[in-house]
Amino acid sequence: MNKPFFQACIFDLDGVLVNTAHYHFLSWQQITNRWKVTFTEQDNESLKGLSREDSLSRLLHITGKQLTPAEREQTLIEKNELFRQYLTQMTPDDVLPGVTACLRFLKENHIRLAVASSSKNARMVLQKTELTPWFDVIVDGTEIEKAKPDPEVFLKAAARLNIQPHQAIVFEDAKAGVEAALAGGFCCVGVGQADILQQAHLIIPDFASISPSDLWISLSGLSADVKY
Ligand code: B16
Ligand code: MG
Repeated sequence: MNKPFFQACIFDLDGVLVNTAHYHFLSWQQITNRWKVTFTEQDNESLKGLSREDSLSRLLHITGKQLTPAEREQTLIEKNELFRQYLTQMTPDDVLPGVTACLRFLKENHIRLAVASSSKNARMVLQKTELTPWFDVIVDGTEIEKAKPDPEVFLKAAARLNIQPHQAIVFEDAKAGVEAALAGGFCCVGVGQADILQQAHLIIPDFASISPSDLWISLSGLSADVKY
């Protein structure tokens, strides 16, 4: 195997490695149902990758709902309680199809692995799904001041891996996450819908749609195309 231009892969968590993005949506939807306003999975796309606080601001903007500061605080607590109820039921079966094979392939090819998530619950998700041992570095929402689309979480992961951004590839499912990766000077693979992730350097629907060796070939070809 040729030596690739990248030394590390940095993975977003929710929606890339595990399907928690759907649990975030279901938790917010229980709240909007109580408000008697409509909030669809399509609306939820613009919340993905944002911090809990920024997600609520976005949700209020979308739905036109108004809350007092105290109601806002209470809503954030409630949303997290709802989300954590979903997390208690998580098992290794919640790892998205094709993910483990991809991580194994990258490790076997001496690529270092990191998680960079906006979620303050990221370590619990990694533990419940038994993904923790795969990663050399984990940066979560408790360790950053500025959430995506700010690049802080990815830059912190690169610093802990002791590499420069151009030596890593970021995998992201959210528009805000792709923007964060690009702002940080990373090469970015979008995982999901092409119309939402069009700014990424490469887009794959999910890890089940591409074999690890084909993904490796696509990743290795990226360096020439990438404009930092
Ligand atoms: P929490 P990621 C993000 O995780 C989610 O995409 C986003 O929907 C959520 O609001 C955010 O984490 C905060 O999560 O409420 O658990 O702190 O995609 O960056 O792994
Ligand atoms: Mg995500």
